[in-house]
Amino acid sequence: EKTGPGTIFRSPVPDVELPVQSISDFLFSRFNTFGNTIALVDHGTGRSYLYSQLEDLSRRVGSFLARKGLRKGDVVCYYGTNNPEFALLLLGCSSVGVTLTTTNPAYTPAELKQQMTIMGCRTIFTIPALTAKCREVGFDDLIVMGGSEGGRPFSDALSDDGRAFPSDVRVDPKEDVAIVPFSSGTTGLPKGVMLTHYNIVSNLLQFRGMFVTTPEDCNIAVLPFFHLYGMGPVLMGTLQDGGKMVTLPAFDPEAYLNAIVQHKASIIHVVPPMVLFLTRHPLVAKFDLSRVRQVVTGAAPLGDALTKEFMEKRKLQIKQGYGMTELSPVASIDVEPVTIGTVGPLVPNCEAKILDLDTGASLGHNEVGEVCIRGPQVMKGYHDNPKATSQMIDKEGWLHTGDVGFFSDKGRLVISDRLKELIKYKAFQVAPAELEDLLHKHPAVLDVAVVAAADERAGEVPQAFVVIRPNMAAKEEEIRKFVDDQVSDHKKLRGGVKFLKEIPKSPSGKILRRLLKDMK
Ligand code: AYL
Repeated sequence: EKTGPGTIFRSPVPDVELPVQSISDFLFSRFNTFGNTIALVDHGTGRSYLYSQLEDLSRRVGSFLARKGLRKGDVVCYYGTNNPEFALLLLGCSSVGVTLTTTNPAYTPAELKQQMTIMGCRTIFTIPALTAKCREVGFDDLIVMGGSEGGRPFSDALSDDGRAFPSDVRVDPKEDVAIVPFSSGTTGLPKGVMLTHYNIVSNLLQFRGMFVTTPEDCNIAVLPFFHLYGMGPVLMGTLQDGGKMVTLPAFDPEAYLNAIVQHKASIIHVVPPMVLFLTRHPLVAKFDLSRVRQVVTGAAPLGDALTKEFMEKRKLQIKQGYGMTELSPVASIDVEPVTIGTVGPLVPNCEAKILDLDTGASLGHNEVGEVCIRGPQVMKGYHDNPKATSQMIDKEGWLHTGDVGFFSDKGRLVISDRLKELIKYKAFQVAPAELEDLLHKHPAVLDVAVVAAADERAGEVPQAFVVIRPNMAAKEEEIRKFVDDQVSDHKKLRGGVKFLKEIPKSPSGKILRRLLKDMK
């Protein structure tokens, strides 16, 4: 194998055949083989659905959407926590070609409105606790899961007679956009990531060979479905192979551990702060985790020392996956024998290049540069934003991730740094540009830059560097409060505020974030 300049890296796993199908057609065809076994369970109430019910219920949801006047290409939003019904909404939308955009249930009304406006969307599927927030920003076409307060109950969709299901809808899997989660990518504000049916179905089959799920497996969904990690590898990854998916609305240590034990979970998907919890929290020793056979982590860097401590203490292996929302989302996942410090080999059916950070030349094994990926899981583009799309995906189809790393001799990817400005608070995305825009609205602020400060528990926290206008004053507390009052919890300025005379910038006016990060 060629290892010098110009190397294109591939998976050691053979390519698989990728069907050109909608998400629902693909999954429905698989559900037929799982029959009357449990597909989805809500941990809190025990409410559950069998595989044999999913296609029928999803088509009822599709009919309900059509009855509401929604047509192929129209967009609906999910603003809620995890529950089994989310899967029915996802499949129902897919069955009639309606696009689903997902928002963080922690969003403030203003943040929700922002995304709804970008997507030109009026209909929100939500939960009772969030209907007031939807109304606060003028949305009243609400369908409520798990209750009837504040909107039309989702049970109306599940009991729809199915007669309005459009007989003439034709989904074009390679063109039609199925899901639009939001991500800030390498720069700027959060943008709608257009993922086609083909993107999603391809990625399900790409990662399938690297962590095997069987009908005997049970997987706990505490990672949020609004993020593609929860929606893809966790939810659809479980459903495509007939496992049991147990949903939890939020991370609560005791409920989470109880769910693992009670449902005999065999697979758990986590993010690095959960690895810290599972390693160090005293409560964990009181629970029998012996049924767990596979732990997969991703979405943010996991330290080697913590990985070792976890594996020794819990007698469990942990595999890292790597990817991004714009990659549907998986690019690589480790395989046995697990190698600490790597995010594993590429998934099949895709290619990677490592580009020299100065010259842009493509590098060989063990040489560090920007990771670029090409394959069927690369997004269609950013919604309504061709400029941002062409900045990320080049003419040859390579997606430039903004992550820095290298491939080891054994073909395993190591992510060593991040070029892009993105901050990851407990694996949640925080876009510096969004906080900078807010801070620019403070009367005393002349200039500002927001960067990531390291934090043991959260990985990173947002920290602001601020230049105060001449003859004006503002205290750190006041500036923090100004931001924290307007944003959802994960975006709060936990890293504090530092005052500077000037924000370091390049001649072209780009903030030199690296300098700021090193300033502490
Ligand atoms: P987004 N190590 C270091 N950084 C990572 C890792 C990792 N294992 N995984 C993701 N990142 C960073 O869109 C990286 O900077 O999707 C990347 O560009 O919220 C960014 O996070 C993307 O953030 C899985 C589980 C992939 C999850 C994912 C991707 C979800 C993160 C495979 O098994």
